[in-house]
Amino acid sequence: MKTQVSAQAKKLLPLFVFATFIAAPAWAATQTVTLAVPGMTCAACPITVKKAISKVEGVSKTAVNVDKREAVVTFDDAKTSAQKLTRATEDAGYPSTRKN
Ligand SMILES: [Cu+2]
Repeated sequence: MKTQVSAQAKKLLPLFVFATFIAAPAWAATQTVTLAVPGMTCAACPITVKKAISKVEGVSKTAVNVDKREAVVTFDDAKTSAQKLTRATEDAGYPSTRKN
């Protein structure tokens, strides 16, 4: 009986994770901000910037555009803030400012 339950739970887990992911914006206060990162000048810069931002706890998505010199970051505002994101890029050598 026990093994049956756990097998069923295993089956349901991906569905649960998926449902949580879909439902997340409703309760987790997910925010998306655009950061201006003027210091990005070559193709390698966005890799560094993306890595620095992705390391911040609560960040779920990072898209860096070197041509626009900006980073669009999606994060859980219960875990981090735009200020922490700009600090993270600055610590990596790329000072940034919030655009929106
Ligand atoms: Cu570069």
